[in-house]
Amino acid sequence: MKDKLEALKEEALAAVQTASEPKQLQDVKVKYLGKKGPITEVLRGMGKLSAEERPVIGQLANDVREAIQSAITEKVEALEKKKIEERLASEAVDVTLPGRMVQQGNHHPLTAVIEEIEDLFIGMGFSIAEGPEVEKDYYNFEALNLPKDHPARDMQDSFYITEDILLRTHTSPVQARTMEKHHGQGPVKIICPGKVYRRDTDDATHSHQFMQIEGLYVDKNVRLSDLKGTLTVFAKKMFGEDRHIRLRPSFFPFTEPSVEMDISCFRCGGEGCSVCKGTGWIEILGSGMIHPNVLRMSGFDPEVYTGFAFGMGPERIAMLKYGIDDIRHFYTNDQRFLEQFKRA
Ligand code: 2NL
Repeated sequence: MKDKLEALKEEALAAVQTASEPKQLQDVKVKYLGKKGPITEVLRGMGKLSAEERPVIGQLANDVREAIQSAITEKVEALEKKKIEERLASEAVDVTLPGRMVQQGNHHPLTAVIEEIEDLFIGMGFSIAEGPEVEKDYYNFEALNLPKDHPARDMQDSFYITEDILLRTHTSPVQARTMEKHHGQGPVKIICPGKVYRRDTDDATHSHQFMQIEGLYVDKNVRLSDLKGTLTVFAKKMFGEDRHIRLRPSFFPFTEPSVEMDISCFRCGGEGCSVCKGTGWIEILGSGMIHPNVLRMSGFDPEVYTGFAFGMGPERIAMLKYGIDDIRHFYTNDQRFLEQFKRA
């Protein structure tokens, strides 16, 4: 009897040892410890044993049962632990791996310069106004004091769509339309950025399509000194606080008097170099006091209201600022060109 129990124990422990699934352990438990199992059978047959044998065999049977039970419990725990470890290993993430590089885009240099100019004027109380690129001859020329026989109205110089509709040649028509909407009541203080079109042959400094930013301030008592002060602040913020400015008399059909504004060269400081072509000065914009005819046609009484206006080419400003030698770089979008203008 004793040998039989020892043999059962060895057999059961070996079965526990080789089991690799919880199901197999369950089978071992049923087979050796179940109601119909050999140990239960031994315990049931105890009655037939002698009084000396009974406690010895009883004790042994219990010990064997406990040994098998604890071997099963241990093995179940070991299998569960192994399963968790395998899962942890297979789902492991290497947090030390370098990440994938994300390509960062930039503002187009022309967009960056336009937004910089817009922000400077917004800071001085101007609003942004926009209008159509396909424009009436009336707003593009007539309302700006450019009479029918003016050379700027030559069919050769503009993209006409019909006799009286064309692609705007400047953003001034936006200003004329905005003034008209104010029905003779000031102030009007706007800047107008936008695309304009001229019938030109493209080269390093000309394009048939380019950007313009015009600005205008109409109110009672606006003087040439207001123009000078406003545009000086702009020039210094844009090109450096130590710039000097110079106004030269000029002519535009829509302003009287008209002036062009130069800044002292930011490269040589006025000595003369290749950027300023030896003059020490760089032209950055055209401006003037709004012609009384223009005010009148847009609904303002020139006896009550005055105003100044200005216009500049952001491509030219960006070319000066960044030393770009060909206007066509702005439109061809060569990655090697664009990549040089990283976000600040
Ligand atoms: C330049 C010069 C200029 C204006 C634009 C303007 C508009 C209205 C009335 C009066 Cl509605 N003037 N615009 C005035 C002076 C100069 O542009 O060199 N542009 C690139």
